[in-house]
Amino acid sequence: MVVLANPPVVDQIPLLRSPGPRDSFAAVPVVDLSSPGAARAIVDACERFGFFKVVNHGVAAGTMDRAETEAVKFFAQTQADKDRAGPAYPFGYGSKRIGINGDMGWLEYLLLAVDSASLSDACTVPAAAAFRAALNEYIAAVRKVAVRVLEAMADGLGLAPADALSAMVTEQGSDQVFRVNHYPPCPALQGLGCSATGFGEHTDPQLISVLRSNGTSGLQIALRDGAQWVSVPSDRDAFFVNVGDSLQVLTNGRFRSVKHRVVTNSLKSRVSFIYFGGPPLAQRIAPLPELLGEGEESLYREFTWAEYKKAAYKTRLGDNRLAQFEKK
Ligand code: GA4
Repeated sequence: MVVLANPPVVDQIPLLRSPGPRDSFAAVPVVDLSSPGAARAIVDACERFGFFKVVNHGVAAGTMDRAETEAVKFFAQTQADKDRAGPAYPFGYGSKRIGINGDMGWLEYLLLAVDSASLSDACTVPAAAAFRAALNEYIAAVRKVAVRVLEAMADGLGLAPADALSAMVTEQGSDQVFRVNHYPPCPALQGLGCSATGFGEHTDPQLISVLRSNGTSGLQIALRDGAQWVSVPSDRDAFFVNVGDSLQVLTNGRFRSVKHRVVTNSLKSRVSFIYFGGPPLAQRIAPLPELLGEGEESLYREFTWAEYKKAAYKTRLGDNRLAQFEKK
């Protein structure tokens, strides 16, 4: 077998087969958040894929556009100026390095702390007032979408009270994170049949993640058995929701935390915003009793969100983070 070295520009970044039209996931479940059938549709999508698209969400296009315009301006600054907003850990600007355990991707990003419904005051990045204002407007709106989705989910699961799930992300001290990702194009690989990994395969540790991107594709999800990767057609007017590891545990595996990744486009840049809804650090993460059938036992040993987060941050991106909490 001939092993080819990566072209120098993408040195250290794993390559993926470039997606083609046949990889397109035409069957992505679409949930109309304004429809009475939303609760059932959400539960169905979470059971089948751990992933769905949300339309009729009520967020104004202007809110999304303003945040995107400001993000594009931020990433257009010189590298030296952007580096002044770093490092990314615990919060700030990062480039190519994801996490602290050696993962690399063809991207730059801002990792930001959210407190209640806006950027945390303790997080001084980004500094520009216009960018902060645009992000705060967006975060308030996307968080409302997350809450409506979690309420509909609780309804669909037959949980009471109505905020059984959503309270976990709205309570004082809930651990919310916001991420702005910029995947520059990678023309060096054009025509070679392969693409740089933008963000390697992983599941999200939180309860849910709500993503919005510009019109550039790149997001892929693994279908249930993990054997097939499909490309999610981009839709700048919609939100995409992922089930995270914590929600998988709360439902005792009924909902699946979806494995996903991003493949870099060779010509167009991709900008995405992701809101990660996590519970307060002391929240106990265990299957909700109402969701356990008669005699059904938890598949996981008990842990708090603080314990899970600590363990997760020690893992590599592609690791199965929940495995160490599974009952043998
Ligand atoms: C994946 C989901 C979120 O982007 C994130 C990521 C975090 C990071 O970028 O620091 C992690 C990753 C994410 C899971 C495993 C650890 C931590 C990188 C990594 C290798 C902000 C999160 O909460 O977990």
